[in-house]
Formats: sequence, structure tokens, C-alpha cells
Amino acid sequence: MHFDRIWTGGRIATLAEDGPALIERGAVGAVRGRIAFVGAVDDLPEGWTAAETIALDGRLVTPGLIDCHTHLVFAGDRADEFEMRLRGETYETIAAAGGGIVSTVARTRAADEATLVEGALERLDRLMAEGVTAIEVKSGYGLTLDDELKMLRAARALEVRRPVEVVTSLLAAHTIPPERRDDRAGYVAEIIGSIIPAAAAEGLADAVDAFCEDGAFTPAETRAVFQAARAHDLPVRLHADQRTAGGGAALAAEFGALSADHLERTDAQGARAMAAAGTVAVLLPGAFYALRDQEKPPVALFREAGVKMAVATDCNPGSSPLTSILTAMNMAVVLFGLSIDEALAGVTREAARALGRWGDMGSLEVGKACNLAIWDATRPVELVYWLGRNPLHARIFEGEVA
Ligand code: DI6
Ligand code: FE
Repeated sequence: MHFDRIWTGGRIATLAEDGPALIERGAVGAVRGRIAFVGAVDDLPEGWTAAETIALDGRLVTPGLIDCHTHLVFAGDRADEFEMRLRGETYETIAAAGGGIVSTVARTRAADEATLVEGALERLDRLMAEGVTAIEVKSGYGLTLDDELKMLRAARALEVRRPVEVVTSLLAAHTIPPERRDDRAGYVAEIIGSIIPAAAAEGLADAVDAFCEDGAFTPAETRAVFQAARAHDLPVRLHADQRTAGGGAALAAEFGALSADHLERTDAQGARAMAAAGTVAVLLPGAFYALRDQEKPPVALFREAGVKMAVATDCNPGSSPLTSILTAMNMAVVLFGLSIDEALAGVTREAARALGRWGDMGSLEVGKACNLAIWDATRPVELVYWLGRNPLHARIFEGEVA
């Protein structure tokens, strides 16, 4: 066997389903950007050769991390609203007074695609510096056909500019645009009749997302958007049960959603429906933290029902100004009670599943993309233990040091 590159002598956390927790004195070999070998050095095939051999010196190797829920593309910031919340106003009162999502919409509409790309790259670089090799990016700050497509093109441009995999979600159903406030039905009809078809035709959306919430979209409106997604063969995901319990988790499950996200107010029935549908729970502790939420997602119910749990940053300028996946992992264990193993699986295996990309990434298994995070650490707990410390040693994307 001849490898383009092989890493030897590390502690390998494969994150394979039912795999060993750690392979001691392990190796990962790459051929044309894919994993061609993973296992103990002693189990390498006789007579192997490699163009390049890299010594791991006992370091921990994990799959490249996956941030499966971000709003990375936007213009401006909402630092003023952060200060208002510190003075006691709530996310909802600020939104009702014309702030919130729509203030980012105004700035995003005014920005051209190149400006959006530059802004997002600055945030992407911070995520990549912590070993992220794949991210999901949503639209949702355009809310017109042209502005939503502009956002999705900016998201796609990121993977041209950086060695990273980008998965996009069309979130035209994020909020009712201010100029359509008296015409909700008209805006929903536009999403269904114009924005989803155009995004699908141009191959700009890998999935369709919606914000099902008091003050955003009703379950009936969400259902109509999901039916349109289905008609265009696009999978769905949903911002569900974040601020109010609206049956969002069950609705997501009904449509076989890849994921339901937030879920602070999901009940047992919702958890069971998600388990039956294979819908992944994406936990977003950054939003919980920044909004000083008191209600935690029902992690015990998810475990009991057998719902897979992912963890992501929800990076956005309003409810989760967070560009650190390691911090999201720390918050998931400290605030939500996930175990270290669950937090690591949440940004690798389960995040891949939430993106519908488990066949290609999220674990170290032969045939998958050779995306690795190599850490100056020997145990997964060391990734999560410190806040603000980044133990990344090297990041490998498709078999290349990147
Ligand atoms: N839930 C969130 O946490 C973000 N969007 C959503 O539907 C918030 C986006 C923002 O406040 O700009
Ligand atoms: Fe979000």
C-alpha cells in the first residue's frame, strides 16, 4: 500500500459508530485526500510506503470538527443590542421595537456579495483555527429573492477561498421582512413560489431551514415552506422550541428533518418523534448563554429516547456572538450536562449526521474525506477543559496540511 501521506504514533479518536474510544499508537493514511488506513501502527499492511510520513508524537487526533449551525454571513453587528440586553431588555422587546434580526437584514441587504464574503472569512478563520473543517451556513438576513441568493453565493464562495467544506441552508423563513409585515401570506407564498425554486435551480441550497417561533413563523407557515422544500427534493432542518414551546420538534420530525435546533422547550413527545424520525438534536449553548435563558434543552429526554445530539456555535450577531467551537463544547458540558464524549461526538459524528453528510465525514474511517484535527493534547477532555485555550496543533483538509 502506498500513501500520499501518513500520520503515525498518535492516539486516534475515530468517532466511528461502535468503534474503540481511542486507538493507541495509531496511524491515519491518506490517498488522494481520502482515508485509506486507520488503525494501530502495528496493523499497517506489510511493506507500506508513503510519500510523506509525519510523526504524531503521541498527540490526540480527531476528525476535523464540524460546526453544523451557523449564520456566518451577515453585515454589521448588534453590539448596541447586547448593551440593551445587559440593561434588562429582552431579545423579544428589542425585536418588537424594530431591532433584532431585521436590523441585520437592513445592513445585509445594503452590502454586496464581496463585502459579505470578507466579513464571513474573518469569522471562518477563527473557527478553522480551532480545527473546524466543515461548516453549515444559513441565509436569512436577505429576505428578498435577490438578497437570499446573494447570501447563499457568499456562503458558497467561502469554500473557494478557504480549505473548508461548506453546507448551505436557505433560511428565507427567518422572519417576516419589515416591508411585508401586513402581508405575511404574500411573503410565505414568495418563499414557496419563487425563493425556494430559484435557490434549488441554481444549486445554492443544500437544505431548507425555518424559524418556527412566536414572532417568526407559525407551524402552518413552516409546514407550507417544508412542503415546497420537499417538492424540490431539498431536506429540511428547523429552529424549533427555542423561545416558546410550539411543537417545533414534532413538526420537524414529521418532515423527516435532518435536524431540529435549539430545543430548549421541547417535550417528551417531541423527543420521541425526533428519535423515530432520526432527526438530530442540534444544541446551541451559545444562544442559551447570551440570552441568559433559564430553560435547558431536555438532554435526559434525548438520551432516553435515543435522539442523537450535535453541538454548534449558532454564530450570529444577535443571539449567539460566538466564533469558538471549543467554547460551544465547553458550554455544552458545563451548562447542558453533556459528557465529554457526547460533546466531541456532537461536533464530529452527530454534526455530520445533522448535515446529511455522515457518509463522507464526521469519523475517521476508510473511504471518508481525510479531514483531521491534530491536538497538543492526549485526551478529549483537554479540548473542553480550558475556556479560551486552543490546543490545535495542525489541521488537515482532504489529506493536506491546511
Ligand atoms: N434563532 C437564532 O438563534 C438566530 N436565528 C434564529 O432563528 C438569531 C439570529 C439573530 O438574532 O440575528
Ligand atoms: Fe440559528
